[in-house]
Amino acid sequence: MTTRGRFISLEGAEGAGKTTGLEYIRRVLVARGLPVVTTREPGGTPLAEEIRELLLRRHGEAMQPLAETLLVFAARAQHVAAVIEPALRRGEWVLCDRFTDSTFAYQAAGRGVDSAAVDWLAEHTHGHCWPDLTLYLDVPVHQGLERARTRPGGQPDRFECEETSFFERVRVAYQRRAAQHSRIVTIDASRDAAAVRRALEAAVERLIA
Ligand code: T5A
Repeated sequence: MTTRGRFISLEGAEGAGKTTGLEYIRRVLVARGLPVVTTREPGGTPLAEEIRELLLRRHGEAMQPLAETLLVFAARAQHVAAVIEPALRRGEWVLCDRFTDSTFAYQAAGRGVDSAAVDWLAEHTHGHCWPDLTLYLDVPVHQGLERARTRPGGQPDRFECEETSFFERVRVAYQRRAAQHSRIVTIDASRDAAAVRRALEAAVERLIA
């Protein structure tokens, strides 16, 4: 019987360095000869990527917080069933840029959606399929937004247009979740890229061991 794979997510606010960090971790796993699937949320399948586009695009009308939450979970239901669960069953390592911790941070804390509703949706969307390890990249809001702004290419998306107070609520929510869940390891992402890479690699080496 194939041993179930491992599931790692990267979390943090805008410009924290998740996408950069994911590539460092992928290289560590590949160098160990481990089979790796990299993916992201919202997205990760053609249908879920279409939902991502809906979520990130600025519309002529304000998106209701509950509508936003349901779209996030619609994408996640597709992604978990079509990509994450099959890869884990094949014994592969899944590296995912954001997962349900983002929904607690952005929709519950950021938008004010009832966290009990997010809990219920998480339970019915992916049950016990939670990451084995979540690397939370913690960075002061202004520093993350500055990095996101100076990232090559593109206009700010619908989330990046939010006020600083929104991202402060997101950050506090992440910090609280990290204090409550032992699977979440906080990385000080305000440091330079080399220091963050070493911290990420050390956390992943511990999981491999
Ligand atoms: N969302 C998502 C929800 O509201 N609910 C949900 O449930 C989910 C899953 C899209 C949006 O969706 C929302 C939240 C998001 O707003 P996204 O595209 O993953 O999600 O989000 P972003 O956070 O916007 O992605 P970014 O690309 O801005 O941030 P990253 O990936 O954290 O940062 P990264 O690696 O691209 O780095 C940004 C820049 O900083 C540099 C990089 O080179 C790059 O130029 N950088 C550093 N510079 C200095 N020092 C370091 N340590 C650095 N690390 C990276």
